[in-house]
Amino acid sequence: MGLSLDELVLALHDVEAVKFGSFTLKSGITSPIYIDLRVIVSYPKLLEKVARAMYGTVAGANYDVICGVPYTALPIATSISLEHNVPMVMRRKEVKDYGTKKAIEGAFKAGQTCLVIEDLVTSGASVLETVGPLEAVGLKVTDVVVLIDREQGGSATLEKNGLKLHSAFKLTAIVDALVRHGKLSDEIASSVVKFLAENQTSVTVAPVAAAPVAPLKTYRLPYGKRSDITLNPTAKKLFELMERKKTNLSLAADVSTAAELLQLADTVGPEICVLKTHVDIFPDFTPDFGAKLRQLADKHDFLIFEDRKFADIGNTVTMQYEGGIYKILEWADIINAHVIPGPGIVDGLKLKGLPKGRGLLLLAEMSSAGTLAKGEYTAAAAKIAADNLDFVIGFISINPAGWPEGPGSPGLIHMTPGVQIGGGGDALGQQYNSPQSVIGERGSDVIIVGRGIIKAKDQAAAAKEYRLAGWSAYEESLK
Ligand code: 5BU
Repeated sequence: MGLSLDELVLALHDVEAVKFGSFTLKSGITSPIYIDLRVIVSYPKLLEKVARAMYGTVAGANYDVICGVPYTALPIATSISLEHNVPMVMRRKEVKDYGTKKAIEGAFKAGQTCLVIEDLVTSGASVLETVGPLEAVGLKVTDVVVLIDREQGGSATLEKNGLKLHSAFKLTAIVDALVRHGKLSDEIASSVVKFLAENQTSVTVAPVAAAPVAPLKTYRLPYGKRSDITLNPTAKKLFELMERKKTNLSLAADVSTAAELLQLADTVGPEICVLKTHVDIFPDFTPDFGAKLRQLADKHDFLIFEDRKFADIGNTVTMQYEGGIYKILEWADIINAHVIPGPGIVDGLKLKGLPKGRGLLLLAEMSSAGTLAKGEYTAAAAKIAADNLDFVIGFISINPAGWPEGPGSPGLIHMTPGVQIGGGGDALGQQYNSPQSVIGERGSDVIIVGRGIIKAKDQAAAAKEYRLAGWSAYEESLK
């Protein structure tokens, strides 16, 4: 074995089971830390180490069987069961009230003691949700072991219910270890400690129910119908190709070189409606880049969106759009702009873009934590769009279903960045929502996905998975 707890913390950090940044929790609270231990099933050696650390933590406890809290702790419990030859029982999460389905599966006798295994404890509510059915079938539960105690009141809640909590790690010890190993700044560490102190759960906490899926409040017209409503040729083309290819996926192609981008565009081209670029990140940009990308766009039937985020006065942006080394106007179907300078920026870009039939997205909202693009700012962007329906094709938005004035004309298209199937965020303020949430609940039209696809081992397969997720959420929202 010989694995120190520090090594285990570093390994968990490496696989991003523990992440730092700004994350919106199910409760709506923003947390500087996010722990998701579901990923450990992908790392068998790590899973084994986690199981060993947890087993060692309850060395003195007496038990006949063990039970993992579904789902994340199931593989951990299985691993302990196999290595130490301890029988396991399983709790069914969804028990039907008919037939022979039992809440607790496995062989056991009433009066035996069961050790409960959980990955993480915050309030203790999910542990109690499993302890209840175990006790209902006559098992005794006295001890609970978790990998991480978030130190937010879970231990006190369990104690009040007669349960002793054992944890391999306290969250503050994880933070300390990461600071010692240079993985985390003192500043972030203090923000986590402060967050934990300020977010203690009460001992009377009710079990957490799964968050209900809010039905989409806006009525959605099919993309194909909206192509007749827009006044802009690029938007018309976009709606038509989305319908034809059955995709509302845009790839944020943030790779390191132009060569890689062209390769990636060829690989995932069949899955996407829009390829989004940040052309200024490429060290190997050459003047023929635009022509090469356009060829791929024609081959695979997608549009090109340069995420340039223009933000200057009208006169300056006309030059930035057309000139310099990148000559964005020549090859990008779509560009975007902040509305911070006022409507003059749209007039400037329109001067160059409209004669070529290009389209502009306005940044009405952003995906990053603490964004200032909200409320009146968002409403101002919507107004500028409504005044320029020939050139403005829509918005970068995060929650158009929640806009007080509605999402605007159905000819306008909403594109949303900050999308990953697992949710979460990154260490620099990016916040993710799932495709289902973005399309089904937030009323957007296009999911923009970067690292969710780029970092996948098989990018084509990941792109397909996102396309299918985005498209089924869309189809569902038409019903
Ligand atoms: P990610 O890897 O899926 O996090 O990439 C998101 C992309 O969307 C990236 O290119 C950002 O520059 C872009 N983005 C964003 O994340 N959030 C915003 O509000 C806007 C753009 Br506008």
